Amino acid sequence: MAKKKSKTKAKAKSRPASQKAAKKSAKKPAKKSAAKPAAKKAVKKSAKKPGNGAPRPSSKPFGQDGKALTGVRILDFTHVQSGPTCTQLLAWFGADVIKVERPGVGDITRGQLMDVKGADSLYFTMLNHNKRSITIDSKHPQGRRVLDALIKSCDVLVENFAPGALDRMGLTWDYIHNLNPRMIVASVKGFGPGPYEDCKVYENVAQCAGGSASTTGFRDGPPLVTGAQIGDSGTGLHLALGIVSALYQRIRTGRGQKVLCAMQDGVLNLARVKLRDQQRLKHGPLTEYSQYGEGIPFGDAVPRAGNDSGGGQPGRILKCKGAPEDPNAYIYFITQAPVWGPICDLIGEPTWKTDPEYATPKARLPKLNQIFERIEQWTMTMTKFEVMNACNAVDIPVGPILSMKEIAEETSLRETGTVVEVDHPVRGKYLTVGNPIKMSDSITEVERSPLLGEHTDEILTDVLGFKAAEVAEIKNSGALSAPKKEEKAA
Ligand code: CAO
Repeated sequence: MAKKKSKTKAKAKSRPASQKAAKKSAKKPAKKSAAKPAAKKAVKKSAKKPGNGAPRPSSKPFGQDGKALTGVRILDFTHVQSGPTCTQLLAWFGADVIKVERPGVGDITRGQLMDVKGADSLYFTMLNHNKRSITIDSKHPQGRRVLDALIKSCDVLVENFAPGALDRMGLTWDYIHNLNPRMIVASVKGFGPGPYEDCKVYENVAQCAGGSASTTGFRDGPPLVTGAQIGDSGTGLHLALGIVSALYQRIRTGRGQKVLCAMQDGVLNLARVKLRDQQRLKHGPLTEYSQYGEGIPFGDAVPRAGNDSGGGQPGRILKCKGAPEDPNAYIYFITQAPVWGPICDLIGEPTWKTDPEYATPKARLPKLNQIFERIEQWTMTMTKFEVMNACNAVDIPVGPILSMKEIAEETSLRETGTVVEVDHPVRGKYLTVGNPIKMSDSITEVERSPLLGEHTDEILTDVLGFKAAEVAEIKNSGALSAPKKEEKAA
């Protein structure tokens, strides 16, 4: 598949677009009116324009004037999940993402959890859409030659190697910044600076170190990790925000910067409400936690709260018709104070609306187990979808427990592009999660992930401008291909 043809036409060995702009403006003769202080002029100029000095609105229809990150080129040195999540998002926003992979091997996930013989795994394909792949041995001198050219022609380098690995390749911040002062260098690491900064980290390590596991699960059971990949994909999301912010700042400063997201920090950010509760503990028990109503004392750290809601409104997962034989015939039910009246009517306990034993949230706290048992008697008479319909009709928020099978088959998610069917030349059709961020003027088209090294030639020639003889020299050096078997053995 010829991908990103228009982008690859960009003149090779060119300076990053931004550097060119800086040079251009440096050449401009000073205007006569230079006597006026620049800041004053800028204020006056932007004050005239609506939109804080933004350019004149495009006259093209929405969705037809490029994408949010059109023109941004990413040197994607990421692997496994956290980094690829980030660069996939950037690609969906229109950036030209060039994924550098180790010759012969590639991103390790290509071969992990394989389901179709000989095809890149779903683990890989679902995290690397809309990217181009080039294979480079970054430790080979000719490989470094190609990498240096890429550094000069990209805007952002994204990596999630083990701590120190980029430096060991010789790609220190100083080195990169000397080659391209506008380069943003964005990294995922397991931990930030401190005692654990040199540790390698995977998803569940981060969930544990970021405070999620100690606060997930039931009080009388062990800590639990969640199915949502808050350590990997969560940190990738954080990093993407850091990168676009750095790109925005670069418009003003003209220089790149380092962007670091530690997985521990990313998880903690998502577990923020539990650090809130840790501090509330000093002032008394956490009354919205079930254990308060059950008369169980609190310790000195936030306990696991089962399925209690984190927002101060009592909530539980309740059985619906079909449970427990159907493992997902459940619904999340919240006894929100403002809808207590409709809840009482629905479950057939209208007197609870005025009975002082039940009428106020405070009175209900010690009886939550009994109250939820009563609500469950009602939810068990219906399917989770019937409960959802009945509750939403009177504005009671509830959450049916959807299986991945149900989500995969949900037509509305297909219609919004949140679940997308993609065709792949080796594995055939598969489902993926599309861009969860919808923008009206930057529409995402999900393209299949690249085969290993699929775009090596077009990147060398079209992006980097190497001549045929240079390409041959680089290729013959072995810097872009897997070592031959006998070399490996030697
Ligand atoms: N050419 C030559 N060498 C390459 C290369 C290339 N194109 N790409 C990678 N390598 C080398 C690295 O330079 C490194 O070599 P050194 O150890 O000699 O410096 C080596 O491959 C291994 O890289 P790594 O240490 O990053 O990989 P790993 O499998 O040992 O560890 C991981 C994986 C994820 C634990 C580690 O990268 C890490 O902690 N990353 C940061 C946190 C993170 O993102 N974790 C989440 C991953 S998703 O679950």
